[in-house]
Amino acid sequence: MNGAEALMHTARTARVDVCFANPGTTEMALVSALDSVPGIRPVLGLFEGVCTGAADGFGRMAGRPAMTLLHLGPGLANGLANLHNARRARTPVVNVVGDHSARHLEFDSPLKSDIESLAAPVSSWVRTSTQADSVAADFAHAVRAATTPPGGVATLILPADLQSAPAVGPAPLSKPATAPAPEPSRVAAAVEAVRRGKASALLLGGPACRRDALESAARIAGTTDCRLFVETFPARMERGAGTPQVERLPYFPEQMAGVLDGVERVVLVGTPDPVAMFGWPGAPNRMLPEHVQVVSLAVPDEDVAAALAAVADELSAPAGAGSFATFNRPPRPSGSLDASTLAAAVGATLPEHAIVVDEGATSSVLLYPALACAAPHTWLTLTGGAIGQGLPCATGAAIACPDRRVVSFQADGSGLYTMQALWTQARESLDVTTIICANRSYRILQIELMRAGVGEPGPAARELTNLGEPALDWVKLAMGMGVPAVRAADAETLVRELERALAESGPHLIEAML
Ligand SMILES: Cc1ncc(C[n+]2csc(CCOP(=O)(O)OP(=O)(O)O)c2C)c(N)n1
Repeated sequence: MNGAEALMHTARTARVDVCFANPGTTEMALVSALDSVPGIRPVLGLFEGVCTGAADGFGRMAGRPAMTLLHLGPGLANGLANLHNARRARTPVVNVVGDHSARHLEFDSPLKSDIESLAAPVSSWVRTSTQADSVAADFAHAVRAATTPPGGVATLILPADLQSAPAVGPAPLSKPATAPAPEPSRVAAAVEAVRRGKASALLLGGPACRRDALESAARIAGTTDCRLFVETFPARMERGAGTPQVERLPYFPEQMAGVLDGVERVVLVGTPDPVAMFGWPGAPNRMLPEHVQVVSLAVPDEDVAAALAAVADELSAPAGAGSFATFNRPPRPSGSLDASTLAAAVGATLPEHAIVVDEGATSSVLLYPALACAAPHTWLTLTGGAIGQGLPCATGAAIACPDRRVVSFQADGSGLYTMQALWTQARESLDVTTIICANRSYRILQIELMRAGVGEPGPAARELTNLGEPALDWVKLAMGMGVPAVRAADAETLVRELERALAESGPHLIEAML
């Protein structure tokens, strides 16, 4: 057995059984090991940002890491934006990055680079293996690092000579780390805070958006009348019929006015004190107003669900208390397509237990409320603001959950960063239905120009925010990558095409013309 095979044996035992790969010469032994050690599914991504975004989507849905297989520094660098998003989502991911063999590293060959420095900002753990005999153990450490609560990106760099050299064999896995329970004093402080009813709120984020935690939050709200909010971009949230009603924090700080009306205390659960996406001139950096007292119940690496259950128990909140959404699909929309009819079309057609991947940018402003009473589903968002995550994330989520439908709600500009994900969806026959919100512009940047007081954008501003010339043809782009595609110019067509796509297997794309 060589180092690469020892690694794959260890991966299989750890249930790291999907490998999103874009390999090169320095990873050939690892590629061969995927054949000699069967049981790990190789999935080719045609750009590394597809591999890393897919690993993020997989990890969020499977709750365990996939492996990426990337080619040296440049391959890793191509995948960094989506690793940034995965880091912000606290998704477990294990990157395996090949490097030149030790004797070749002495020379300045074209692909040589400082891989550790590229990996560090997005990784909670980075190591370069130094012996063939330690490759498998290093991989086991990487898995442990990635799965240590709340989850993170671990990057293992493997010189080519160690991959092909003889190795002792697979490494044992250490027991996964568990999330510590939060201190009783913080549970007591949270109980004290929520007893003030409507003057207090729970702000849920990260692990607090999973079903158990949400149900405890609903028990607390049902017993005390405190309000429930969710962070603007949760990594994964259970939503729709049967889930607790939770308000969402807005995107722009100025939209906060009125949102927290009467709230004097906010209890943070699984999320830090929320900050604005940007440091806009004259706008606050923190989202919560200064007069609001902040109490932290549990940080993301603690047992957030247990913390909420402890608060609910302390209040003697009965099981099942709280307000849950009743199933009430939005009516089928008609007329022209806009943010409202797009959202209603998704809500009206969403199948039960679908996964909604939301990178709709300005087109998804009304999606959150429209899906509140839709069929029960899981909602995944862009956690790190690095666009080009939606299509890959949908791909990984579909691989993690082959028995669930994935609806990929995708802004056109963002989608173009990693549209090769469509090819992977076709090759793997994934049940992903993509809706492209085709406004043919970087609309949010046009809005930002207006917010900055630019009355009439100049030619450069127009040039740099308009995608209309030449007009992009998503139907042809998708068909060219093997995904059946149609165009919808009105809401009736969108609904009809969504119903058709969702009734068929395999990927589909609908270009919704705004
Ligand atoms: C990796 C990365 N590059 C660039 C940006 C800057 N940026 C933010 S939004 C945006 C355009 C989004 O356009 P689109 O996806 O079409 O959505 P729309 O605003 O039109 O709804 C850009 C370029 C970013 N956030 N991330």
